[in-house]
Amino acid sequence: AREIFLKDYKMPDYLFDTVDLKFELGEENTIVSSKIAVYPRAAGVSCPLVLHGSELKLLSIKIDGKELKKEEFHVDHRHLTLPSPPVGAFTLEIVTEIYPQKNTSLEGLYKSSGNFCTQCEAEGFRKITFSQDRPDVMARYTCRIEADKNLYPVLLSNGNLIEQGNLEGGKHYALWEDPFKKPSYLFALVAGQLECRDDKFVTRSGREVTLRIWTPSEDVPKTAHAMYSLKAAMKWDEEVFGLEYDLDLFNIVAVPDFNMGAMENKSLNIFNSKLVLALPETATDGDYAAILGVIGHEYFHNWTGNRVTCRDWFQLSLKEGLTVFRDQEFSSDMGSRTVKRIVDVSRLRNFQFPQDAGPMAHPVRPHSYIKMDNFYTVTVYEKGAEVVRMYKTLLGSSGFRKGMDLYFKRHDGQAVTCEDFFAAMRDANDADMSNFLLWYSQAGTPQVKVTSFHDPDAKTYSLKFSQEVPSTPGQPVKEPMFIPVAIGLLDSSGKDMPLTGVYHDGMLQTISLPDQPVYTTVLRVTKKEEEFKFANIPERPIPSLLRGYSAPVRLDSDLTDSDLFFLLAHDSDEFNRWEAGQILARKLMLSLVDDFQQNKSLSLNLKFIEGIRSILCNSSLDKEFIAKAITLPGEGEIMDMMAVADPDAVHAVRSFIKKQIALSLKEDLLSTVTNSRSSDPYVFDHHNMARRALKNTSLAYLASLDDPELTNLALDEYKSATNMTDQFAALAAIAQNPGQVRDDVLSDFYTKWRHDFLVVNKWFALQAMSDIPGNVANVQKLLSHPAFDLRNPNKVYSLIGGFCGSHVNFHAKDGSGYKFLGEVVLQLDKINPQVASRMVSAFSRWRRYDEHRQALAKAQLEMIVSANGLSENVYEIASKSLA
Ligand code: HT7
Ligand code: ZN
Repeated sequence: AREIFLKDYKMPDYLFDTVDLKFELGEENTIVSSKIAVYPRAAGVSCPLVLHGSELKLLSIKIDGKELKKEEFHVDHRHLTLPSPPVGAFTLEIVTEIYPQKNTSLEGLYKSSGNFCTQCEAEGFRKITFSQDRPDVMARYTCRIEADKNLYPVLLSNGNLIEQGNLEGGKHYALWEDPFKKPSYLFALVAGQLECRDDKFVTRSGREVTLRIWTPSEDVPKTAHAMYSLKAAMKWDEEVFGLEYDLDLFNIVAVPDFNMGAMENKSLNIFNSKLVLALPETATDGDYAAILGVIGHEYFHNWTGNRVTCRDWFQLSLKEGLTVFRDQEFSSDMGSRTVKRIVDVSRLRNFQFPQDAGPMAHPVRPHSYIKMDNFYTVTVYEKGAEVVRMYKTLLGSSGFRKGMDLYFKRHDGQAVTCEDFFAAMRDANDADMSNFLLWYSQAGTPQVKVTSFHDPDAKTYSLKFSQEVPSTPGQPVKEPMFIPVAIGLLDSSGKDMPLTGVYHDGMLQTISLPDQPVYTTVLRVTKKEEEFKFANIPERPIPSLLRGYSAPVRLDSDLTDSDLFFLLAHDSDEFNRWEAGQILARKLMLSLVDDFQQNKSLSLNLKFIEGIRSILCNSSLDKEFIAKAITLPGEGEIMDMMAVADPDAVHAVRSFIKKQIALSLKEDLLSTVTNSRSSDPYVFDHHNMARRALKNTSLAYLASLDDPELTNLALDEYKSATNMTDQFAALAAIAQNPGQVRDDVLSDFYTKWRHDFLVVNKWFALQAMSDIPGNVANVQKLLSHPAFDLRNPNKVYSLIGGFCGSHVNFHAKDGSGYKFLGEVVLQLDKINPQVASRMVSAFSRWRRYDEHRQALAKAQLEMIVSANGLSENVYEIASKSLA
């Protein structure tokens, strides 16, 4: 397999002015005709023109209207090469034949539930026609679609519809023109039997935009929340970033077969149905929140990704990190900022930290790849978003906005790099950002240590920082990073102390003046070891470190348990209140894991239980915050902190603590459940989501006790639920414990919802993720359930992905989980390499386990790597995992 390197980037020799496409969509094949206006980047250049193309049948090729002879071009399975094209501008016309009906990779042009649709990012356009399929070649596109009018009444592409009409033989056509230059990865086409929800949005400059969400007719009623989300996102982008939509039409299409969540094609976003369709009876609060976030995300790409795009795929985080940051901020503004931050940081810790510490660790801007699809990762997306967040932390809200404005002013219509973004931020603020760019090039999660010292005589409080970036594949030695550490200091009553000044590098830097007190300041930690000494601190403070999680690092401090309990009770930074509880829980869990491994009996610190009780019963706290604060860190997070991950011990300890909490706080939990019920119709707002979250978290604790009375309570909740959030939470609570009640209620749920494939996917996932002993056999059985289909990614993610998320069962000591996954990966790879490669990633952390498990997982990886006809996608992940 060929590896592609960032250092080898070369500008294209030829550029495209316009690309005119014609699709003749048929039942056997599709004929794609393209007419490209080509010109050399530098006048007078004469060199070969190499076009990308994959799985295409070339029917004809012309230059300036003249058919080329066989010896005038060369085609192999990746490229079409014209060794000596004319000097100067010329027109290239190519006709190809493709077979969308046979395309199970869901990349390029394919069929989903009888409708045609496309997915071109990253390199799928080359499966449609020959092209320079790279983001720095931007052109103006037109697209004419011809198809049977009965079978495909709706014909959509990017931009504006400029012509449509009937053709002979029951066919019709539509001609679309996109006035904006775009790279090929943003091209899209949809044709099929679809209906839409129609709405309007008037931009702040008065442009009336038609909004349409397309689905099969029976699903149109399920698109109200998606439309609400779209309009909210359009308004938010105007208010927060001054960014307006730039066309008169914005289409969204929902398709059931889609490899990822959604795609931001210019003015024709294509979505996985899961992220569009929602009714209170069928979708949970989590689904509603995900729809809001992803509709926002794809819409925000119109500026961060489409108007300003990436020069090459190594720069992916330029658009993805930035757009994730924007969608996170949007969701924060629409709900609870603290809870959103908790959710995002937990995701980073549970998924990105392990990636950064494993064989697939790569910088936010990777240095190389075999298949770009493998680099749509939590590092590029979530760590990338943290990098953008750090600009904002360092420059402040208005400085960040100035940087964004300059970025658009400089680069609208261009394909640029992460340095260009950095330069806009720096220049707009005249800022010293020293070695900040290392965040793009150095992989690994920095480990930061802090020690503190209070000097009562000098009234100073010193914080000493040291940092270490662990070595990662290909990067044995690291330099110190630029880490913004937001800090507050609490006095003995729990109030924030005013911060007046700090000594650093022998100089006193003023933080605030007495009439304008400042309670949080951002320290710029840039060296391997560094000291900051706060002035005018008369008593020993309790430091609130890394407020709001101001940098994506692992922080280790000398805070004692009693400091942490104090912060949990008093910190004005709500995120850090939650964090203090999590640090306590992590410490507790790790020490109980030790006890478990030494066969000692487990017992729980009463102070911890009391801490949880005081949060649970604190009526002044936000209920969703309480739900988060009483939830223990995930098993993955704890295993990530161990020298040798022990899934059985971690699972036993987490279950033990959960039950102890449930036993000790039974009455409080019961009254929380009772007091949080509501007979009002479902509303998606913070108040009601928070209420449901706390009720359902409490119910899960209670049901963990496997006490018939409490199981009955959960059963009542299940039966009386009027929305999916409550119904599914009750089902999950019951399903924690194996037995007849579990089996009955699971089967009742399936019977109720068998007609709704998105709900059935939840049912698959719940069973797949289950920690009940020996679950691999159940999952194996579900593979042949009539509702399961390996060709549908959502079903695979629910069943196979869900199973890999159960640490105890996937890592079962007998290797049954590994064997199951190994076999499925090979089957899947023949159907859809992108999905197969996502699944094989579950093996990548095999070295973290004991020798016995290592041998079993390694054997599966070796079996996969040596399989005949393996895709490059799976090969890259499996071989790098073994390296
Ligand atoms: N930009 C989109 C990426 C995407 C994608 C990448 C590889 C293979 C399939 C894909 N579908 C969508 C999604 C996003 O907005 O981040
Ligand atoms: Zn994106």
